Amino acid sequence: MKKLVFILLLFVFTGTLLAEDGSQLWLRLSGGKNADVSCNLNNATTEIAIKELKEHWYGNTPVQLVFSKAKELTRLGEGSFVIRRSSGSDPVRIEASTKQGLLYGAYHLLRLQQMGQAEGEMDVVETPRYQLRVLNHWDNLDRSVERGYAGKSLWEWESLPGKISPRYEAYARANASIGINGTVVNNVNASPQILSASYLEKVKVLADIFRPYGIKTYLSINFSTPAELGGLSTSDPTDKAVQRWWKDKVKEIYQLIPDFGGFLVKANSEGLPGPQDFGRTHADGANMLADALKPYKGIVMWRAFVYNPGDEDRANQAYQEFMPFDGQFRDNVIIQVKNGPVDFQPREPFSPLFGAMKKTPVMAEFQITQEYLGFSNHMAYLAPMWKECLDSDTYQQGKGSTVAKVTDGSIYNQKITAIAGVTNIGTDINWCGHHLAQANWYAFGRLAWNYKLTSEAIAREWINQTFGSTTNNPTNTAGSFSSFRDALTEMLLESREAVVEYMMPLGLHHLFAWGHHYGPEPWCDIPGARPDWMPSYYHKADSKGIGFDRSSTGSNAAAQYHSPLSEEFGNLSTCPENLILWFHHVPWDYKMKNGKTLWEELCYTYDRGVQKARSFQKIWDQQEKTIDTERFLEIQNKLKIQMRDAVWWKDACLLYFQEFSGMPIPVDIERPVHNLDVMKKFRLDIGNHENALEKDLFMK
Ligand code: GCW
Repeated sequence: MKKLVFILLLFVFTGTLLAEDGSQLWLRLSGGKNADVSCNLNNATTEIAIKELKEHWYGNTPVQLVFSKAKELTRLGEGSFVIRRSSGSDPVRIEASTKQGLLYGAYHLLRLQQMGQAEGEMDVVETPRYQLRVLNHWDNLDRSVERGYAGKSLWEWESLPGKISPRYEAYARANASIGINGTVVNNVNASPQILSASYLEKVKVLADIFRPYGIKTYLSINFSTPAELGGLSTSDPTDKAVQRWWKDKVKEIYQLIPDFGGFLVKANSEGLPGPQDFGRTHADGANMLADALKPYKGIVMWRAFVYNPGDEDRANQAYQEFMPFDGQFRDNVIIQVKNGPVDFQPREPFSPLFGAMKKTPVMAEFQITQEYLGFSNHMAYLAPMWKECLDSDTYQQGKGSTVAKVTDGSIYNQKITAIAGVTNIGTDINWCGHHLAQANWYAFGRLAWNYKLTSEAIAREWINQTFGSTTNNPTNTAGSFSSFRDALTEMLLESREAVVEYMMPLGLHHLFAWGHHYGPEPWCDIPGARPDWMPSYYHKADSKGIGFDRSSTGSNAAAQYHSPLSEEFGNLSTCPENLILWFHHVPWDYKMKNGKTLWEELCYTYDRGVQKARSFQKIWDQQEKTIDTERFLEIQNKLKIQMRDAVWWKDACLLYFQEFSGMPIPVDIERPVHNLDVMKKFRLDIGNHENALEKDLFMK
C-alpha cells in the first residue's frame, strides 16, 4: 500500500514537473539560488529587477545594479544599459541611466544565462532602436478580439477595477523582458465608451500594474466620442466646444494615469468616423488631439490605413491621401503605416509612404496576429517577414535608406520614433493559441529593440528559453537539445515562405474567403458587395493571364516608389518575381527566369509550399523524445491542420486558375485531391474552425 502511495505521489510530482502548458512563455526560469543582488536605486521598477535576478540568476558572482548618470549612459538614451564583468570571478555590473534600463539589463542578463553566454568576461552595450515599442490590442469591450485567435481579451472589463487577474502582471513582465514599453489596450475600431469615467477607472488599474514594468498605456479613440459620449451636437475638430471636450477628457485621463501615453486613431477608414465627415482633413483631426495631449507630453499615433471603393487602386490611396499633409502635423503626431500598401498580406512590397513623408514622423505597424497567415493554426514565424520590410531600401535619401532607417531617426530628424505590432495574445493558456506563435510576440519585441538581430538569432534565443532546460545549462536530459533546436530553427525560418507559397505566391494577394480570412476563395463573388473586398479585384485572372497591372499601363502604383524602384517594379522584366503578380498582369505562358512558364511556376510554387508543410510534420515527429509530451502533441496536431489547409489552398487556387489558363498541371507535382465544385461549397464556421474543417473539408 505504502509503495503504491509512493508511486502515485511520484507520478503526481513528476507529472507536475513535466507539465508544460506554455503559460510561462519564454520565461520558464526556475527558482535560483537566492543570488546576491544589490542596487543603488530603490523604486518599484528596480525592485522587480532585483527580485528577478535574486530568484533566477545562477551565476556564482553577485550582480550589481548601478543607476548612474555617467555621460556614456545618458548618451545611449532611455532604456539603454551596459553589462560588464572583467573576469568570471568578478561581480556582474548592470549600469543604466534610467530605471527601465536596469530592468531591461536584468532581463538581458537572464537571457544570456539561458543562452549559456553569461560566463567569464562580459562587455555588452544595448540600446533600443525605437523609442516606443508598442503592442496594439484589437480587443473589444465585450472581450471579443478582432482578428484574435487565442481566446478572449485578457482584460476582464466586467470585473475591473475590483478584481485583478494575475495575468495582467504576467503580461507586463513578458513584455518588459523583451523591451516592449507601450500598449494600446483597446481596438482601433474603438467604442466611445472606452473614454467614459467608468472605463477609465478600469484602464487606470491596468496602467498601474504595467507602470513598474516600464510600460505606458495608450487608448484607441473613436473620433465621434464628443458627440456619442459627450452629448455634443458635433465632433468637428474645428469646433471650439469639441476642442474643449477633448482637452477636458485628456485632463481627466492624466489625473488618473499621470504617464498616459496618448491616443491611437483609426479615422475615416472602413466606415469609422473621422475629420472628413466634417469636411476637415486628417491633419486637422490629428492636430486637434495633439494639442489636447501636448501639455502632458502625450502623443497621437494616427493611422494611414485608409481606402475607399472607387476607381482608384486601393494600394495607391494611403499615399495619395497622406502625402499632401507632409509637414502639417504637430510634432507630437506620428503616422502609423502598415508594412504594405494593402493590408498585412502574406507578401506585399513595403508601403511607399515609408521615407516619402520626410517632414512627419512615420512608424511601421506590423501584424503579429495571423489574420492572413492561417490564424493560430499555421506555424508562420514572422521575423523574416518584418525584416523583409525593415530592410527594404526606399532609396528616398539615396541607397541604403531602408524602411528601418527612415523610421528610426537615423536619416530624418524624427522627434518620436516608434514601431507597433498588433498582438496575437488572448486568454488561451498558452497566450497565443499556437505554442510556436509565441515566437512572434517575442520576435516583435526583440526586433523593435534591435532590428539588426537576425531572424535566426531571435529564433534560437526563443527556443532556448521556451524549450530548453530552466537552469543555465540549455540542454535537456532526453535526446539532444541542440539537434532539436537546429530542427525547430529550420522549421521556423522556412515557415513564412511556405505559407506564402501554398497560399499566395508570386505577389498574389487577398484570395481569401468572404467572411473570414482563413481559407481560399479566389472565385468569391458576392452580388452587391464592395468590389475592393473581392478576390477578383486583386488577382484579375482571365484567359490572357493573371495579376494586377500596377505599371504605367495600369494603376501606376509602381510610380509611388522612388527611383530606381519605380522603374524596377514597373517593368515586367525587372520586377522581382516574388512580387510579379502584385505589379503586373502576366500572360500565362510568360517565361520566368528559370525557363518555366508563369503557369508552371505557379503550380510548382504551390506544390513546394505543400511539400514544405509536409516536411515540417516529418521534422517535428522526430522530436518526440526531446521535449515534453504536451507541447509535442499540441504542435503535432497544429502541423496536421496546417498540412491539410496547405493542400486545400493549393487545390483551390490551382483548379480555379486553371479554368482561365486552360493549361495542364505539370505531371510531376501532386494531383489535386479536392474537387473544385465541392470546395466552392465549403463554408467555414469561423467560431470553431478546427471542427468545422474536420466536418466540412474532410468528412464530405
Ligand atoms: O485588415 C483589416 C482587418 C480589420 C482591421 C483593419 C484595420 C481593426 O480585417 O479587422 O480592423 O484591417 O487595420 O483597421
